Amino acid sequence: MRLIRVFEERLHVEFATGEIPGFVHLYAGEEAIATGICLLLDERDRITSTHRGHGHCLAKGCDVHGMMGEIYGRKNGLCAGKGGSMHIADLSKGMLGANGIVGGGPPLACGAALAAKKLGTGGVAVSFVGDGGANQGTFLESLNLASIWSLPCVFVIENNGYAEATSCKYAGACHDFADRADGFNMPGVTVDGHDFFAVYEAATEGIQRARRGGGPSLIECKVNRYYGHYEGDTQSYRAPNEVERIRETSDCIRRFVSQVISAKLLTPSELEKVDREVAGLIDDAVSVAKSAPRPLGADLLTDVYISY
Ligand SMILES: Cc1ncc(C[n+]2csc(CCOP(=O)(O)OP(=O)(O)O)c2C)c(N)n1
Ligand SMILES: [Mg+2]
Repeated sequence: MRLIRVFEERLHVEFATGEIPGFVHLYAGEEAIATGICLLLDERDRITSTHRGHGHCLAKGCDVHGMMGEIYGRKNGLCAGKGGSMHIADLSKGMLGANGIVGGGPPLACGAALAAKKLGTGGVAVSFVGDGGANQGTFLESLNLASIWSLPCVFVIENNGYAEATSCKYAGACHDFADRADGFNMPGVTVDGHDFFAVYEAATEGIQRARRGGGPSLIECKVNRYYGHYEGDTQSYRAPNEVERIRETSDCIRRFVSQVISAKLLTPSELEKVDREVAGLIDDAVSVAKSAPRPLGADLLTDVYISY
């Protein structure tokens, strides 16, 4: 969670310098979801992500330097600098891709889950989708397909209250998105997406069910994003002090720290060590990315087709 937070906070600063090309959508505030879920996954498992994908990539084990390089559009990036923030993918880590198409991930997750089922790998596919994405036909079709084929899939709705500037209270014809699971004959649960342990417990149940052949499930995580929809968003649709209040009362890292300290699971010095390591790693990733070469014109014609 700290790694994702610092990665995103640093990008917020660096993007403002104009050195990062394209669009960047930051995941800060939502870290407990990617972390609480991906901690339960291994090399058999696949995830699909969204346009707000950095947290999912990091939690599934993508290389920090490779991600930073990709976001800077440099050759050391995970996709050789040709994808950028919204197209980061690393098949070697089971990370099937961020996605510029809202609702683009769930059908891919069905495919990955079908492959796991047919090959008997024991793998599961987790599809992260936003509240806006959960209103897309692709999402609902995927729930249906996953259910009739009893696919090892977990659909995770990251309900951060907005799709761009549109409130989910306006755009979603339901109070809890998890209620939609009923219509597809699968379990659905709503959890506090700021609470690492609540996410972890819900995900444990869904992932175990999928692994033992029990079919798909749906987890809705209610959460907040700390920055705009994209870097540069003026956020005029948000209430004054909305984000400050959320940071004060619901921050997932602060909550995690107080939970693990009071339960004596970790010590303050162990947590400080994590913070120091993360700070050094991000500093290094940024400086390596800034000095890495950009792809050349000739690179445009490579990686277009792959051979099997
Ligand atoms: C099919 C499609 N429609 C519209 C867009 C434009 N768009 C990009 S992000 C976004 C909002 C997505 O909201 P949500 O799914 O809640 O994710 P969040 O940004 O809140 O994480 C929209 C409408 C798009 N990229 N793809
Ligand atoms: Mg949203």
